[in-house]
Amino acid sequence: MTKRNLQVCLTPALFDLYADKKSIVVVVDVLRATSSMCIAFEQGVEKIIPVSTVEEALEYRNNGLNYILAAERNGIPVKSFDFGNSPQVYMNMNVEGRTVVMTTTNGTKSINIAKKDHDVAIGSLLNLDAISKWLIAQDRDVIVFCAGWKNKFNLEDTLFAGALAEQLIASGLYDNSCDAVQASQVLWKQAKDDVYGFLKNSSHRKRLAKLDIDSDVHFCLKANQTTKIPLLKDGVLVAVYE
Ligand code: 3SL
Repeated sequence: MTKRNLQVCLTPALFDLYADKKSIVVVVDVLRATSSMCIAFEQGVEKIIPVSTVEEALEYRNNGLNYILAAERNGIPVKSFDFGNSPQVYMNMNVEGRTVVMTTTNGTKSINIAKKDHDVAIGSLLNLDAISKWLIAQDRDVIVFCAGWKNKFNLEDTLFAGALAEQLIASGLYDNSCDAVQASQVLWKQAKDDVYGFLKNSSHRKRLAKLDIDSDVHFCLKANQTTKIPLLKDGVLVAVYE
């Protein structure tokens, strides 16, 4: 049996090297964009429009439709927007049936890079088992695309890549000759019993701690809180269930 190709792209700066115009691309930004997206759908959001810039997001404000506008830059909510990028805000508000227009420093940018030539799905630890099962059922090549931080490598997205790779490879359907797949699996093996502790010195955990939002870190590191899988269709994220 020919195995499906599994690759991990560790930063957006490397994406062109992995892009093959046929794989499903799983975009991950554990802290916090793709975690927020997964939990938003779990809480009843109907659609998310991921845009790259604050200006693009603002264009949705005055077109008569009742969008939730969510924007974050450098971890901080952008002034005059309804939401920042905390996943927990979706737990505390009635968002049933709403459409969110979202822009974040790295997550939405990565989605918009990937969508040019690929089908895009959204992963986070919050939907880990669900996205793994869904990918196996698709029977296609996969690129896990780590959003990182401003084109730099980060640990938390790589841990997700390792966790997902562990499950996909255990299915026997995927090849693991990509070195970044192997590296991410090694890290995940070391981290999985205490992911929060493993990330103690990580740049983004420190960045969010400085902003006093460590509770978001705990929230985003809980595995399997939803079975929703956000998929990009014509530039808009909608969720399927596994
Ligand atoms: O970079 C992003 O897309 C964000 O997730 C960063 S933050 O967690 O909101 O700081």
